[in-house]
Amino acid sequence: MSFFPDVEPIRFGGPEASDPLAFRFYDADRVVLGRTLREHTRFAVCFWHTFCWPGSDVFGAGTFERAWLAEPDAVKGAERKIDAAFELIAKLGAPFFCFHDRDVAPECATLRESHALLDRVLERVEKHMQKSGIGLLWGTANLFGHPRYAAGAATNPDPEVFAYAAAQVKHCLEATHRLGGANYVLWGGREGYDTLLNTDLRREADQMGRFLALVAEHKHRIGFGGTLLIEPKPFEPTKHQYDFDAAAVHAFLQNYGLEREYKLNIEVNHATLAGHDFAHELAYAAANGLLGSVDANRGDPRLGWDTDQFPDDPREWALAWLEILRGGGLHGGGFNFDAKLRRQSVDATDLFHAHVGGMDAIARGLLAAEAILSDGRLERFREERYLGWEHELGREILSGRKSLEDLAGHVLANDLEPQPVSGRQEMLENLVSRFT
Ligand code: XLS
Ligand code: NI
Ligand code: NI
Repeated sequence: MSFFPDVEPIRFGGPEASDPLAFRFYDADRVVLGRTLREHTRFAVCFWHTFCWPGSDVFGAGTFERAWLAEPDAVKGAERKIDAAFELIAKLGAPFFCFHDRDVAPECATLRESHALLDRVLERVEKHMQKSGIGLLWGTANLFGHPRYAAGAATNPDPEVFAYAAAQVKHCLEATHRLGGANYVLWGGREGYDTLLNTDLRREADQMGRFLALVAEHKHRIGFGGTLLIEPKPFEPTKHQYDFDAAAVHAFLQNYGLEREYKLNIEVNHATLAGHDFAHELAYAAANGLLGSVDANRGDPRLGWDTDQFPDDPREWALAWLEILRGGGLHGGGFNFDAKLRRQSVDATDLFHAHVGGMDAIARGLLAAEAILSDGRLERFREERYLGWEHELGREILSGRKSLEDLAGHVLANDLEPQPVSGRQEMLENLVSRFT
């Protein structure tokens, strides 16, 4: 049975293609900077928004009628959803998917039953993976949906909740390992607080540090070779989340000696919500060896919540790619569409329009970034701007051979007054505009 009978496998048609369901920029086999676009992008489709979410919001019911959501029997329903997912992913030509444990199998009355159901439906996932060659970019446990997690999972005031979350992550990490997942993600949606009146911040940080250490320990115990990723987000659902942004997570990891165990999954709109450009979060992660993977969904600059829209701005992506490429790439990460349709986009075909546009925007950004790098003027400008640091004074300062006294002497002896140099921001913006 086909869930998308009207959609043919998506093909590359080139920039002039008139078919709205043809790729215009994502030419998977095209080689750029020594790798195919497929290898650079490692696109992933997510289960939760694409196959589980019915189009509901806080004001209204679901607007989507999905054949795979209509089945009342839990196991049959899970199987249909999985079949629909692999049909869409294969037709898109995306190489990966991502899932939460509770996306593919609903939660049962006991954890034991939930584990058993998950294992059972994952057998179907495994069969699809073998048949199609589609891989798992990352798995994750849903530690935020159930009421038991309202006050947090690892940061809950009740250690029994910590234990429950640990049991859930153990199982999901093992399932991810069994499916050959490239990464495992922890997003701390409830790891934060709504009011300091009832919150002991120091204690909660120690709990979370312990939790993350346990997960890393288990990863090594079972021989999972993938990367553990933390996904920063400043708020929503809680008022303040501990994994606020890349810098906050970096400091946290260092505090608990975990900086070599985890990397980051940077989400475009989480950067926006934290008051940063997406490129800033990538640059920070790359500068600190934490670049892991990307959730490609954007927000709306005027809406202060996680609107989870599909990417559409090639310039934003060109700037993002500059940071990713300068940082040496994602090393086993990829680009996951943790993105939702708008509620009025009720047709299943809209799922294809959304992903095709998103893949194209990201591919177009990559091509632009490659053109900017091979043009060389931007990179040269940046290098020349710091040239002083390559000469004697700069080197001696950085290597620690100059004291404050030496530097004072250096300036006073010759009455030196440094001359301002233009940062040429407008010229550089114009240069980028030639390529985007
Ligand atoms: C929510 C997060 C979530 C994670 C996975 O804002 O983006 O979807 O990616 O739990
Ligand atoms: Ni996300
Ligand atoms: Ni998000």
